[in-house]
Amino acid sequence: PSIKRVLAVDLGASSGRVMLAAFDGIRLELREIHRFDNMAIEERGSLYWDVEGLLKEIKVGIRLAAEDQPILGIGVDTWGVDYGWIGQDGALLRKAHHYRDARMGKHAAELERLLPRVEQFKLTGNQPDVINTVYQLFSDLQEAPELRERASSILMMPDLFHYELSGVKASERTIWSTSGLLTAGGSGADTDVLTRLDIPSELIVPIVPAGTVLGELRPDLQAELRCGPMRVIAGASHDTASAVASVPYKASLSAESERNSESAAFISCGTWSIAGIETSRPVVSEAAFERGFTNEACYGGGNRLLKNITGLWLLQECRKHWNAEGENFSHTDLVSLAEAAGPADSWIDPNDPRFSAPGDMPERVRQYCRDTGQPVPDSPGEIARLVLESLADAYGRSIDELEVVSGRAIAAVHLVGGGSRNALLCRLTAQRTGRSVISGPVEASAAGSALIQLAALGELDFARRADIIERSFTLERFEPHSRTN
Ligand code: LFR
Repeated sequence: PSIKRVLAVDLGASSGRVMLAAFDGIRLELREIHRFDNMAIEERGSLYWDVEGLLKEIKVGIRLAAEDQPILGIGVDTWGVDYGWIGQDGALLRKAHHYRDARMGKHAAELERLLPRVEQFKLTGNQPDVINTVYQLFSDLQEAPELRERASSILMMPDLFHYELSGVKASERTIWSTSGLLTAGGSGADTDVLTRLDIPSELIVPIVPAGTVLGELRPDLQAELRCGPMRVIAGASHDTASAVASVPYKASLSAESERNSESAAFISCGTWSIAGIETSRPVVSEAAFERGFTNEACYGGGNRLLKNITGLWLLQECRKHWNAEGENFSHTDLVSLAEAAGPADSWIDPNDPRFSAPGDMPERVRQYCRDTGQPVPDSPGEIARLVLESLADAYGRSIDELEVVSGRAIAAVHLVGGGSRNALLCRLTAQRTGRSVISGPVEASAAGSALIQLAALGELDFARRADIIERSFTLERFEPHSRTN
């Protein structure tokens, strides 16, 4: 059978990847073609994206992949909420900010006076958070009012890369559903939100659904990269939406639990951990708001009711700190040390604001323990163990809350993304959530992107995705009562 190939470009917090997906009609094979750093650039206390550098790396990936085979399509996914300003001449007006930048702090109170938090939630389904696009945009317009004249539009980061690759400007719905600017469950900017915050509606180009073929790779790029034509496809360009599109639900539920209409939840675990379930419509109840849930869009039009939990960021930052001090830990080393350390004596709330900015994470973990009168961990193994147990605890609380808020029983949890490779985390998650955990796929965002691109090109039936995922990747099952040590 002929093999269909697409490129999934996944821009994550520590690295970006160009993944080659090959589909033979039965199985999807993913191969990493090119990996590169995706570090925020720090300049005079502000944090930015390196758009130019990333574009260069994406081009390297395209060239390498297309060298000896035709590629049908390419799609980019990134984390949510960030965007770039496009000038009247169609070029990037200024450096795109990274959401861990601090400029929103000064403007959040004013925004929330104009549009109180609970109203934001009711209108958009999004849980208010200073990192949301709406907070960033409001802050930019306060600090640089001239942008109203100078800018023609804003593009979310995947939209921006798709624009660079195809010349076509579009706003993809899943990435925009993280913005705090769309009507809950709708497919356009919310006029109430825009009016109340005095945000010009012209800045937002029309929204297209996930899985839209935008156009061809620009002819000048085809020439430069010596590759043939390929379609530029806006998949579910929010990395989490893409990861969730790869969840093989039927692997989790027995016929019996399906009869009892039990659901399975997902936890997409990378730098962030996102715990949620799919619902047909946004849940904008008081209960959902108070418990910190948010609603984002799925490929195919459904809704993700979810909560953001600080994820492996905590370990990534710990590792960075220890390695800067002369250690040479890999992520796997840290997991082994955490295994060896045995159960932790203390715990942290991973979502405590003190953990969100880059910095000396081990000391912040210790300080949290001191502040809360708990034993203070010392070695890297102890700290790593405490972090993983605390993540699993937070997952457990979120899954219980999801049941309350959605009124659905959750029988199993799919852990996808980088964290699903971490067997200790999977075991702890099964234990602390009290549910079966099915881990994999690891490259969830790339797998989801490939499935959606191939479906958009008419090469794959998305309804068969669970079978395809099961045949293509190793999934592992962890039961709640297994030993953890
Ligand atoms: C995960 C993610 C989350 C989003 C956070 C910030 O990478 O996309 O879904 O809430 O990053 O954008």
